Amino acid sequence: MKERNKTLGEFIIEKQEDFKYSSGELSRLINSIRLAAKVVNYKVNKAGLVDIIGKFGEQNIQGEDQQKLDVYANEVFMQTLVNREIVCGIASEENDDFITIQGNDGLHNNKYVVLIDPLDGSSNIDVNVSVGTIFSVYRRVTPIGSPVTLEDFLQPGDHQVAAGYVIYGTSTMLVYTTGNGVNGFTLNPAIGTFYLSHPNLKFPKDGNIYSINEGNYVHFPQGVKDYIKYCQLEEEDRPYTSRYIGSLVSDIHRNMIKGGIYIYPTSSKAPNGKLRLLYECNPMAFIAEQAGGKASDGFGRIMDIVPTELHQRVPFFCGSYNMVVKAEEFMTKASEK
Ligand code: P6P
Repeated sequence: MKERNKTLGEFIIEKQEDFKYSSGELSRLINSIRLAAKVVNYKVNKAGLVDIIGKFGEQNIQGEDQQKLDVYANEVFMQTLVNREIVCGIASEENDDFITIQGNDGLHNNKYVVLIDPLDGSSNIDVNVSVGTIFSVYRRVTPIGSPVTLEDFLQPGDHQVAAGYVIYGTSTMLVYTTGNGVNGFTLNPAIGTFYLSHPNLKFPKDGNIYSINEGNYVHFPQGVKDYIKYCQLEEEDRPYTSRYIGSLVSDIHRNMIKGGIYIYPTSSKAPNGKLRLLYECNPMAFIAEQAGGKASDGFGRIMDIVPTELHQRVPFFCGSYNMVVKAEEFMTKASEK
């Protein structure tokens, strides 16, 4: 009999011993992400019925106030994490400051902090383009038992113990790493179960897709302009193909499957770039590196950056290893002129 694909639950149990802190709490944390992803997926897929379910601020046909989907997603992920009594603090793109989480015993004995972008690219929902949730997990650095502090969140990406994303696309996938490679799970909505569909995902070392919003070309640094022109040259295995969905998770997920580079650089309009270091760049960088790819700010490794602010932005070059190296070469050459 052909063996069916492993479920996410079975995978977590099997890999339990891979987790550096095999107390089972990280497994429970991933399980809470799994539950929240299913709940958000259901709502995101209904978003197309907005005329029936009501726009944000209106009441739906049941007379319930309709929430913005990213606000709703934030609450779902927060609640499932709090209910599992695993995290001592959560930082979210949706909240100005981090949230301190106490256990039911009123103590601060939980070991992990989670940083999350609950629904990245949510403006794409109105045009039926896929969106995603991005999460990053650290072990707290301040003493267990004391309330979590900003220091617990401002850790370099290299200290992450887990990271991943959910992509709400033509199918819904959960892709994550705990530092032992990257695995992708696809949701069977009929039974609400994630199945291991993409074991040991790897970024191809090279690719021919470059993803960048060329509408901002005139505002880009010279090194980025030079790299884009390099991609468009009729030489060797070029010109490359330009593919840009405008949804970070979708662009990077496609590039990981096919090979490619995603760039959101600084520009005169966004002097530090647009993407957030802590809950967009670091988790995607962890995934990229674990899949054999590379993630840079154009000059150095994203996961080496020591954060200074919760919502700080950084330029982001992420994808196939050799493509990121080539882009960095153009950035360095231009900066030396
Ligand atoms: P722009 C979505 O708002 C997002 O944060 C990423 O998901 C996406 O890659 C990027 O911004 C798109 O930004 O400026 O090109 O529309």
